[in-house]
Amino acid sequence: MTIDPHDLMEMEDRLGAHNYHPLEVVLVRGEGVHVWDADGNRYLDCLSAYSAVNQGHCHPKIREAMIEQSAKLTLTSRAFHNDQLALFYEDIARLTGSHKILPMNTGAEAVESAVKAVRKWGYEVKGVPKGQAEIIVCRNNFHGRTMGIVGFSTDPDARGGFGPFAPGFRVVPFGDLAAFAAAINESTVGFLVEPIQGEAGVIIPPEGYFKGVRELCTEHNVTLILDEIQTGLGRTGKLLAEEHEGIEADVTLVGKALSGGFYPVSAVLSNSEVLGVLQPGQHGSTFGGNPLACAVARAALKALVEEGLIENAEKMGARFMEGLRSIRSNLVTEVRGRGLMLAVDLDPAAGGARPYCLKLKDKGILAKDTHTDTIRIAPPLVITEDQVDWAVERFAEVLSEGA
Ligand code: IF1
Repeated sequence: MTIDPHDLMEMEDRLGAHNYHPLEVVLVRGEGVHVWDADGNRYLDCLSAYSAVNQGHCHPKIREAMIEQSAKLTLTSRAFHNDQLALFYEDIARLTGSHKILPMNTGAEAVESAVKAVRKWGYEVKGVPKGQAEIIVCRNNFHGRTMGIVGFSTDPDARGGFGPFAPGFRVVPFGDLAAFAAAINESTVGFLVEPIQGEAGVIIPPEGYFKGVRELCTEHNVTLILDEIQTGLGRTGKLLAEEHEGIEADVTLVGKALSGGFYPVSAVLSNSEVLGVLQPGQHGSTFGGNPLACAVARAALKALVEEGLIENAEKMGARFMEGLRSIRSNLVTEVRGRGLMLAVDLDPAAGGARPYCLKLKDKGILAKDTHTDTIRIAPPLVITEDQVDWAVERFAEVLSEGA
C-alpha cells in the first residue's frame, strides 16, 4: 500500500521541524543522474544532494560494498581495530598524497575536528600562547551547522538566535589577498576557506589569490585548511579544487561524495605535523572510522577514479557551461563555475530564482536556488553529453527571452 505523497508532505509538515522549505516533490527512487517521484515522473538531478552523489544515485558497486560489509561487521568503536580502516587510510592517502587521516562522519565534524587540531598544533608546535589561537575565515563562508561553525558564519540565518559563540575567529573578504595578509598576526594558527564558495553562490576566487594565500601561509607558518567537502572528489573537474590553483593545502577536508551518498563519511587529511598533535583520549567519535563507512568510502573512491568521473566532470562541465552561455536571455546576468559546479545568476528584476526552479521542475529538472537570484547546477559526475544537451534545452526554454 503506497501512501499518497500529499499525505506524506502533510505528515512531514505536521511532525517535522521546519528547517527546510523543500520543493513539493516526493522522491522515491534514484539511479545515475535521475530521480523519480511518487507519481512516476523522472527528473534530472542538478543538485546531487549538495554534491554528495557525485557517483550517481544508488551506484551499484558502492551498494554492493555496503551490503557485503553490512553482513560482516558494521561498528566496533575505535576501542578495537577493524579490518577496513587501514585499507581506507591507504586508499585515500595514495589518492590525495596525505600523510595522516582523521576519519569522521559529517562534514561539520571534519571542520570542527580540523579547528581543534590546528588550534592544538598552534599551542604545542607553533608556540602561540594558550587560549590565544586565531583562525581566519571568509565572509559568506559555509562550513556546516554546528555551534562552533555558525559562530564564525556571517549569514544571519545560519547564526541568528544561536549565541553566545566561541571566540578566536577573524573574518576577511573572500578573494581579497591584502585583507588576508593584514589579518595575520602572531596568534594566527590557520586559514579555513572553501576553494570555491559553494553556498555563497559558486564564487570563484580571483586568479592568483590562492597562490598568494599559499605563500603567506608558508611565510607566517599558518595552516592552510581547504574545505573541499563540496568542491572535492571530482566536482570541479579535478580530484580536489586546489589543483585549479596550483597549490597544496596543509589540511584538506572531504565528505559528502566520499560515500557516494550512501552513508555519512568525512575525513580530515593532513601532513603528520598537524594531526600528529592528537593523542589517545583527546578526540573521537562513536562512528568515526567504522568498518561499514570505510568499505563504502573505498568503493566510492574506486568508482570515482576507475569510471573516469573526474575527467567526465571536466568535459561535461565545459559543455554545460558553453550551452548555458549560449542561451539568449534577458534574465541571465552571469553563468559561472568550474567543472560541474555551475551557477546561473538572474537579474533581480526577474523576481528571484525559485520560480524558475519550479518551472525547471515541471520540465523534469531539479535544481536549487541560492541567495535569492542564483540557480545552482551540480548534476552527478556520471552525466552524459546527451543528458547535458537535454538539460541545456530545458534551461533555454525556461530562461530564454520572454520566459
Ligand atoms: C544544509 C551547500 C549548504 C559544505 C561545505 C561543510 C559542510 C557543507 C563547503 C558541512 C554542507 C550542505 C549542508 C546542507 C546544505 C548544503 C549546503 F553549500 F552544499 F549548499 F548548506 F550551504 N563544508 N553543505 O557545503 O557538511 O555537516 O552537512 O555533512 O546544512 O542545509 P555536513
